[in-house]
Amino acid sequence: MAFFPAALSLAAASAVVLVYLCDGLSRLTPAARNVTGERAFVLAEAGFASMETLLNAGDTGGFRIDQGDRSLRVEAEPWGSDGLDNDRDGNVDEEDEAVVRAVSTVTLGAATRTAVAWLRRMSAFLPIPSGAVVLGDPFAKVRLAGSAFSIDGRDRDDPEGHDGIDNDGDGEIDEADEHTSAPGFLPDVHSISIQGDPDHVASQLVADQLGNLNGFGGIGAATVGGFDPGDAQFIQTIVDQWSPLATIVLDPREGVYRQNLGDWNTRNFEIAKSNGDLHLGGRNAGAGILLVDGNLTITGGYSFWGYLFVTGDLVLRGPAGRKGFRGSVFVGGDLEISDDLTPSGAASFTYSSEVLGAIRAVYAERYRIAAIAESPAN
Ligand SMILES: [Ca+2]
Ligand SMILES: [Ca+2]
Ligand SMILES: [Ca+2]
Ligand SMILES: [Ca+2]
Repeated sequence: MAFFPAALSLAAASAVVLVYLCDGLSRLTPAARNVTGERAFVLAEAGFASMETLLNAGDTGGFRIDQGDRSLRVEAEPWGSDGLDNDRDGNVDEEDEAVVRAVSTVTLGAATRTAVAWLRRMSAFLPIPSGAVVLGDPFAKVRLAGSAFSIDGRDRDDPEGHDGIDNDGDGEIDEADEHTSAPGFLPDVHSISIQGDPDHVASQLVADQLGNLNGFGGIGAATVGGFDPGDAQFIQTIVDQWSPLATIVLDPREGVYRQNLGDWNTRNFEIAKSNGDLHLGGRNAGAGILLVDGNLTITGGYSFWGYLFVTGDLVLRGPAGRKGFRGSVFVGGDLEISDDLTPSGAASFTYSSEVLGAIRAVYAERYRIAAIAESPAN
């Protein structure tokens, strides 16, 4: 539904709408009344793109463009902060009211059409994870060779690694060895959460390996849980929703990728998207949202802070370098940790509501059109 590039200013967006309006008038003949009505509806829809731009600039006031007998008016109702129980569920301004309802009315001569849109905060398109690792395939193969790994659903904060203070007095601020792991504020989640029967996961692991699972339920197989996201393809859906916002686009044909994809220390969060299988190698890191439309293979050291979504398999290989994930990891296919990992190159998955919250906060004030409907008033 993006009629205009997100970065377009309102002035420019309005000018584009005005051109539509003028073009609409030039076609206004009695014989074309229905066509005019359709054009008015298209224009009403286009008004939402301008409204989206306005909201992302912090303006919830709506706007109006008049020219002769042609007009476009967009009014916005912020349901999340209006003090009203808009959905009549007994709660006021709760999370699922965190939308802006916009009404767009276009008049082209005798034709008037009205459309309604809901613009949602982008953070609403990020899931609250049920596990440190979330598996989207009910029959996922979980091949965790050896026991050089840890999957931990206990909420963990990182109080010293991003406080801007040189906590260990070595002259460096918030460097890698200041990244600590203090208990977070939110309840524990599962170690591994699967869209299906948790026994399918636990039965693929041996006793030693189960001891490396922590989280809701304590330790071991009891920490593996099942969940129902309501959308069997939810990982693909999320990848598709966020891909247009990617700040880094990776082309799998470039081979092994060795650059950083964001940096937790500087709060530089990137939305990185791989259009196909991705191979990360070398001692690199990332922070933000990583979207892989395909399989993700990581060899060598890697540290990722944030939301990782892989529609295919996640494969960790190679004895050198720690492979650490903090936040939550969503895998649409299989999870494989190769038997060549050593204790010094161990893999760890750690749930952190702090990390996820920091990323969600970035997108809480950004809006996106979630749905458009023709108004019953037409
Ligand atoms: Ca409500
Ligand atoms: Ca409300
Ligand atoms: Ca230091
Ligand atoms: Ca520090």
